Amino acid sequence: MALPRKQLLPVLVLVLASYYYSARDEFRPEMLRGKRVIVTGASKGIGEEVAYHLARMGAHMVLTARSEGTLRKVASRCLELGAASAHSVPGSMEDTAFAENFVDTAARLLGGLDMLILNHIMAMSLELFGADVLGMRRALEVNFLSYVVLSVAAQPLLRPSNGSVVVVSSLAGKVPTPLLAPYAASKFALDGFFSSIRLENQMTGVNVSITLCILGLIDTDTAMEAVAGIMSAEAAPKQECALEIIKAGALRREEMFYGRPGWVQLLLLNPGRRVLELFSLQRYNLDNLPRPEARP
Ligand code: NAP
Ligand code: 4JX
Repeated sequence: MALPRKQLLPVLVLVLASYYYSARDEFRPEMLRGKRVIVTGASKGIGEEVAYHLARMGAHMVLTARSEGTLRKVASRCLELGAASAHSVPGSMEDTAFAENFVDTAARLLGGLDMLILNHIMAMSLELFGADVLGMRRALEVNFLSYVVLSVAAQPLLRPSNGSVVVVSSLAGKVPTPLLAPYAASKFALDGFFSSIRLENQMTGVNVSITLCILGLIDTDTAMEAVAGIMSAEAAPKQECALEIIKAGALRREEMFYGRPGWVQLLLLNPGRRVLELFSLQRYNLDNLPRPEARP
């Protein structure tokens, strides 16, 4: 018997959800042993916790953020925890030249690259958007453009290792969010760019995975200070969040959600977008495309 139209959507959601949860590979911490990993925004918060998990798993790592002293302390803690190696390279992602050179420096220290974890953001406060166009530009440069620069610079290293790019984003990069317009714009931009590049990789046989991490509110000091007295939402723990980010990257997932409440994940499945992506892929012919510009 044919299904009434009204029931088609919930059925489609259930089918996609069961596909999403079934037949999943299992994560093993050994997957990261000896892997060469870059973590940005590693001096505090989620990035710091990502670094400690990677250290316990025995990865080689290069950490970056602006605060030189704090970053050095995080790197030495990583060595105590069992990192195969841990270097800190301080600098600001507002500076495009730093972002480009940083990847080369890191690759020299690591002898290659398996995973690029893009996590840094500029400090943001919750406020109504007035006319701060400069602030918007800075948010886009630090939270979005530097991610593009870093991932472009890492391509020649990630392609030979069949490596992974892990992009730390937010629920505010999937769902419009008041009081965070510049932040939300930069996080939506990450989805637009990296999800398009993932499709290009599929079309051209490039085996570099891209994982977009969609996080709800997480209990980092920065976040708790920013929301205090303005917004109430349950915050999820940063340590578990960091582990889920690494797992999703190692398992080469396209997207992951971590946050409270957990069922938000179901609402983010967005089957319409997936179906439209599949349809649109049938319509391209790559034979007549000009070759992409190489990096100077
Ligand atoms: P955080 O604690 O504020 O840490 C941000 C990191 O970025 C720090 O290491 C900071 O170090 C670095 N950073 C700031 N400005 C920089 C710049 N100009 N250049 C280079 N590095 C810079 O942030 P978090 O809460 O852990 O957030 C980490 C990621 O999770 C972000 O991508 C964020 O969007 C995402 N996320 C967080 C939450 C949450 O509730 N916490 C929710 C959803 C998504 P320095 O100051 O030393 O440079
Ligand atoms: C308030 C709120 C509520 C986010 C994801 C999010 C970021 C923003 C705003 C965090 C780090 C910060 C300061 C919910 N979500 C969020 N925020 N879900 O990404 N917030 C704060 C907190 C930039 O720097 C549900």
